Amino acid sequence: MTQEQKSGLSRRALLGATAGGAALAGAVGGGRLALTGGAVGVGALALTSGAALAAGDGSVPPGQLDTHYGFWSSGQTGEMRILGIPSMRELMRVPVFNRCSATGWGQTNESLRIHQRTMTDKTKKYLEANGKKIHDNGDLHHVHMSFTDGKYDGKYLFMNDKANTRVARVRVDVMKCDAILEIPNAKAIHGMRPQKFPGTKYIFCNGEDEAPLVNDGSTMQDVSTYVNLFTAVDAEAMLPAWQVMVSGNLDNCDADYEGKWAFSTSYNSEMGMTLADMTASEMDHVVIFNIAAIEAAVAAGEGQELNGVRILDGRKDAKSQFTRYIPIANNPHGCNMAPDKKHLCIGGKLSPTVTVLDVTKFDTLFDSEVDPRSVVVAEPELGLGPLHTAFDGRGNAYTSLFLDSQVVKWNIEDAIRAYAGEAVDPIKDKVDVQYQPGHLKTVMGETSEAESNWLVCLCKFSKDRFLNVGPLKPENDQLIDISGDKMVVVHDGPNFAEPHDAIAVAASKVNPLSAWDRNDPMWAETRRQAEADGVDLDDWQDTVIRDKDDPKKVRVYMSSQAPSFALESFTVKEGDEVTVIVTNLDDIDDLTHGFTMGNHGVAMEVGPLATSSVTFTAANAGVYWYYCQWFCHALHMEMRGRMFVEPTGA
Ligand code: K7E
Ligand code: CUA
Ligand code: CA
Repeated sequence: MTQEQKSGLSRRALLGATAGGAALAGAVGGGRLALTGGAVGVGALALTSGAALAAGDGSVPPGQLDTHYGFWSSGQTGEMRILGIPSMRELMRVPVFNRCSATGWGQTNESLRIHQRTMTDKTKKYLEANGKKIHDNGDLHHVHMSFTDGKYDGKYLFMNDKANTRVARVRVDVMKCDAILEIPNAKAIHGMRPQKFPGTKYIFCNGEDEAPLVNDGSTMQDVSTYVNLFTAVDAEAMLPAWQVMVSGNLDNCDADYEGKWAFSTSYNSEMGMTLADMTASEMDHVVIFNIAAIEAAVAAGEGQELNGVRILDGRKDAKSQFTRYIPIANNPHGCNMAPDKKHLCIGGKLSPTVTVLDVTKFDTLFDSEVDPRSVVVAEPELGLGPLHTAFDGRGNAYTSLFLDSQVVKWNIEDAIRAYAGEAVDPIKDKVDVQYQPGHLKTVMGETSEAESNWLVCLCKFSKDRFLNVGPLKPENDQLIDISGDKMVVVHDGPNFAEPHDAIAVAASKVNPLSAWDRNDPMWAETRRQAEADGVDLDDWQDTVIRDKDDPKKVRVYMSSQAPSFALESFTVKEGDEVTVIVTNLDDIDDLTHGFTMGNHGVAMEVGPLATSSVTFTAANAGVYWYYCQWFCHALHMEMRGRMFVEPTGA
């Protein structure tokens, strides 16, 4: 096999040219290229005064930073998005369940390992039969950050995939997905929340769709065998901890501030299979999960084990200590715990009410045969189609009214007094939004540190709010100033399909790196292979290795440093399985390279000090250019090389 030579023009010569290249850089278009010089990214830009931005129209002047990070879901797009608040500028897209053309997520070996880590046998069989390696779509509704003591701790973000029954984790330090869990036994993870206290030991995951527990086709026409499962995921290991079978389905969920309970709404207590059946009853319910009782039973080995997970029976008929069912007006939706650590707000959806439950009374539900509705402390009538509720730091709640296309501001204590018979109107204000809001978010409002400045309202329809872009319209994420008595819509933010939910986190809680740690676990497996091949991933690499045991396999190690790859060419044979491993040795802030193999559908991001690898089959003889697709240098266009694929038998 061919051991390619380093380029005649050495890497160091080119690097040396970088400084001189600054002259070129100036000619080519300014500051961006000068970044390779090294002195970058500090100075005036970081000196933003947060307080100055905390009111007004939300606009943030050029060069100034937002005061808060917004982490957005993207629904059927399957990615997580990062926006600045209050500017609503989109800062980044983090691919999770989707296939990303820019970064190679869903194609690089590093991302495939994360995808395949917990894949069930059924999924593997399905994918194999369809010539696929992974599911590359997702339906990501909910993003939530990990907690310590009821506050965001800046460590992880967790998110669900309703489409393929998965949960994923994004590391905040690098803003990349590091774990995907396919949850066995359950179907369609929808509502998902981290435990708030004492810390995020569990991620609570709602199964929305009903199916036979052993779903092998033997009882599929017999609806009485259908169940729904509530899953607790071990947040650190990203593996299922336990599951509880429930009556009815599960929609949204939340957790309390004492670490005792989780709660879920159910719109299908009827266990109906048609729309008429699912809306037939007067009342559905909220399920309360008793964490201590469940943990004790799991430790005692109660219940049954299926596909490696212990399942307890928390259905109504089982009369266990694992669950309680609180009747709620038909087809509730949102499930939001207030920062007062006491009140849980359930959106009525088909009912014009929000039901307020006092979670500090939940113990009584398990102690005796009390009326489960005795924990209801308010039920204000707010308007049509209440879905979700957000909270400020002043005891106010903000509920989205889907049918009325409004946000209603109301006071929790006043609602409780009204429920007790006092003549007080809990509604403080209503504002029109455009149009049909779903989730809405206050800043830090899902933690004990709720702020009272901004509300983001995620509208499901934008209709006439933007230039017409054809039959498919963007959604409309609106920014509302809630600092005064009156709510004021100050900004329309178009967004692509389809953010359901978002969280807003103070910038001080989020501190990502600017370059990767060379020992990052993301490429630990790749590093092991490199060591076996005698290649030092931390040093200059320009090595092509043919596998001793499987001569069809070729590994191409090359480092990259602006503006060149260590290999200007390499040679393989037709039919070879080629793995290209690229290490970016540039440690400069914002200097990302890429690797794209022409006409092979192969492209990946290689961030500062990162290693990424991709495997493909060289099927056709000929010459193919590879290039860096991330603009990195004045000579970025020249950052390319050739793959020679020799005809078979050559
Ligand atoms: Cu869209 Cu949280 Cu999936 Cu409500 S959910 S709107
Ligand atoms: Cu390296 Cu463009
Ligand atoms: Ca129902």
